[in-house]
Amino acid sequence: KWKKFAATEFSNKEEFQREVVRHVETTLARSLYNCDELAAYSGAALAMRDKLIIDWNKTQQAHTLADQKRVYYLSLEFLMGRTLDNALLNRDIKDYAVEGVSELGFRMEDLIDQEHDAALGNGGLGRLAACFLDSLASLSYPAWGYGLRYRYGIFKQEIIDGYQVEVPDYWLDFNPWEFPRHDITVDIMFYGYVRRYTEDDGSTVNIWEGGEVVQALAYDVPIPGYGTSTTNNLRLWSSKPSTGEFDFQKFNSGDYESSVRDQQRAETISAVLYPNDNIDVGKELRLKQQYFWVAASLYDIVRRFKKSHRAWTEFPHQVAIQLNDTHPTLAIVELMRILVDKEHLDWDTAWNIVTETFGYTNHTVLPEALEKWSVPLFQNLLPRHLQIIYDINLFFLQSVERRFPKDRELLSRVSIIEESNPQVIRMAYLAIIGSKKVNGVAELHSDLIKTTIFKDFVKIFGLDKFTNVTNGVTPRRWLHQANPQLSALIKEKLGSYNFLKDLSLLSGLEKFADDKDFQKEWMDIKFRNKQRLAKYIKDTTGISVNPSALFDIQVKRIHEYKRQQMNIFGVISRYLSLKAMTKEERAKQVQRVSIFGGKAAPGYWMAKTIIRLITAVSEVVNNDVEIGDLLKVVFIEDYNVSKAEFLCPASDLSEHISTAGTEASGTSNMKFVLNGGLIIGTCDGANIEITREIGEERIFLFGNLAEDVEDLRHAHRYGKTPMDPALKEVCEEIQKGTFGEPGVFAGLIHALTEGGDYYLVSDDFASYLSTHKLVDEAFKDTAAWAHNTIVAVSRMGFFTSDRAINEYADEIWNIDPVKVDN
Ligand code: 26W
Repeated sequence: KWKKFAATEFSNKEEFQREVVRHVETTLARSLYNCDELAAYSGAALAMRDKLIIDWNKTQQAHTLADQKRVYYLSLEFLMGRTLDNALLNRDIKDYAVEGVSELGFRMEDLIDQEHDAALGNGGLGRLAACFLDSLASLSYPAWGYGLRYRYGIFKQEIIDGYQVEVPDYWLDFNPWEFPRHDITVDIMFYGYVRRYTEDDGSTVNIWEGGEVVQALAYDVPIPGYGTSTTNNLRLWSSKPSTGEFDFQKFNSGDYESSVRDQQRAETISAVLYPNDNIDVGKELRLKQQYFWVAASLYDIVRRFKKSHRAWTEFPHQVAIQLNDTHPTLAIVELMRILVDKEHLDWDTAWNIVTETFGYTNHTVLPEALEKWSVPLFQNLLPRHLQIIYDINLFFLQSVERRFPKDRELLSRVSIIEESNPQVIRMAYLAIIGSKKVNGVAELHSDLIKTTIFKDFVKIFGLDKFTNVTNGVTPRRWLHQANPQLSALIKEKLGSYNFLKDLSLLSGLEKFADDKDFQKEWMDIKFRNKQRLAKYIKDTTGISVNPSALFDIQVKRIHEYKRQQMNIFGVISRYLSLKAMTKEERAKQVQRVSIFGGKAAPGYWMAKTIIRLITAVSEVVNNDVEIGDLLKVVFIEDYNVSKAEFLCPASDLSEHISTAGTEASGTSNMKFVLNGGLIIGTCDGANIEITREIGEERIFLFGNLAEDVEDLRHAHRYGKTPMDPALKEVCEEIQKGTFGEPGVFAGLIHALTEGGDYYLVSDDFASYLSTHKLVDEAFKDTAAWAHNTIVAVSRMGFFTSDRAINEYADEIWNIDPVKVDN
């Protein structure tokens, strides 16, 4: 009965069209005769949004009624990208929409292109959170994401004179996908002091008071699942001055400036995403962001739990909280504060609740990325939380001492407090101690954390606490949306789109791997995707590339451990070989386009130098008439989610070449293979599992193994490693000035020589180059290449984020789906 009154159930193009027109004319107050693409996009987005809201309300109602355990995914980053196309596809109404807007005189692709990416993340960790939200909704799990509503997402990258320049990403001009909840606010305190007093019954009470208060305001973003009505919630907090705090006294007495300053200070907390990936800078504002977000989220979670009037000990049966890396680790401390200081539970009861509630995912072993907070800084901002951390540490160390008496070394190694000057809090240790389960994100990575950085904790807690959940990607966005032609071809062969819900069904493709007609259709789609990329490159950079050439792509954050420098050195080496060849020899070579993309953290000088070398090499190589189409080098500006969507379908080869043992998992490796590309890569992260699934004859592996890295580094330190001769030639060419003023690149060369080549570029260079030769040979055999990419895709079922989420649900969260009626 209620359904009759519910707006927007589109069942045909006319209804969609009518809603678009209605929104353009009324919500946007524009005439249809004055409707540009942006207005048409807005109308379409608002029409889609109306539909999502209905499902979203239904979902929240169903979840409340079911009263089952929910999971809360706490992440400082959600790299969502665009929403409209994804929502249309997940709700299976894209066809109506395309027809509907076409009759209004628009092409849907152009409208979709009007949308600004929601880029509230840096790289892998943020995009993983977005894929997980899609899977949680698609599998009907009762789940919420919690994050920060940054006014500025990751900066936009411009390349000016070959250098990266950062431009602020103000993305909130028109964002139809969020809803401010003016009634949902939480006051959050910072600074202040702890007042301790004794109750009549002799117990001590700690009260944190006297600090400055900032208000958290909730913004909700609907997350539509695929092929289900379930529409989950992503709640993002925005900071503003607390109503009590905005100083009307000052304001009225004419001290307007300082009252506005207070307001701005409050708003600063959620103003900007920290643009660092895999490096900890320890800034106070970052700690403020973390506490602000964690405290608001926990307040919200606890409030929801309290509505059910259950005993506190039931909390872990109703609530699972997953910590996406250590950034939300303060949640452990904040929940202790709520239970002990506010709800007056005794310490042990509270601690049992806490350690049954949390799970911690580690995403990196790089020492410079492990979060540590200076004790003095922390004490000033969160005095009560520091006391609680000291108590957690004390009880923990006492229990370790009981089990391992007289091992003072062990105690100092596992202490949450590192005895440096100043002392620092090791957030990863706190996260481990306060969680029920700790997981890494690929098999090798999960093994490494158990044997290296967290070894002592395995000894203390036992192996069962440590587990692996290999990452995955959502096939909705990364196959169906990014590569609609390939998705349609697969559907034609398999008979339905069921593979988008159960990716293991891709195995049904394998029997077509040698079918010549199928191979042709398969490779034609790849060619069209490459043509589209070639056009984009031409339009944005002016560089002409031949779509028949081998497209070799490396797109990811620029970092020394990911070794884009090795890639560009390899390109230089190829260039030098081509130059040395006769015309006849050259004519036999495989044409190549080397494509790079990725942002460098603004303060990461070496990463910026790598970008400069890539652009310098591209200027020389692309303008060398002797070389022509044999080699082109392209740097794609401002790599982001929506660019990844057209890059992944257009690769023949993609590069995942981190120093073994450094890339926790990688997820773009999965996206590229899923779209019919092959990989050149090291034995690192998820490359290893991809190899196991697709077969080692379908992946170009090279380089040293993780277990040998330490010895190799040691050898470098003691000067026992002569530089690889091909690499030496490359360095000499750079130093000769072939790619411009060599002084610019001195840092890169220094890192290989006096710097000790920490990332082992020289050690892996020969096998990298010879493996590229194998790629060239393989690419010449088109039928075999087609066969291998089809087989690879058919075996990629494991790498769906649905599988990953089901593993978390079963082994860590202990939650079940909730059915939401249509
Ligand atoms: C404190 C600064 C900081 C910021 C971000 C430290 C660490 C991070 C992230 C954990 C870095 C990150 O994104 N890690 C990536 O996580 C992906 C998802 O699990 C993995 O696929 C990547 O291999 C890993 O580098």
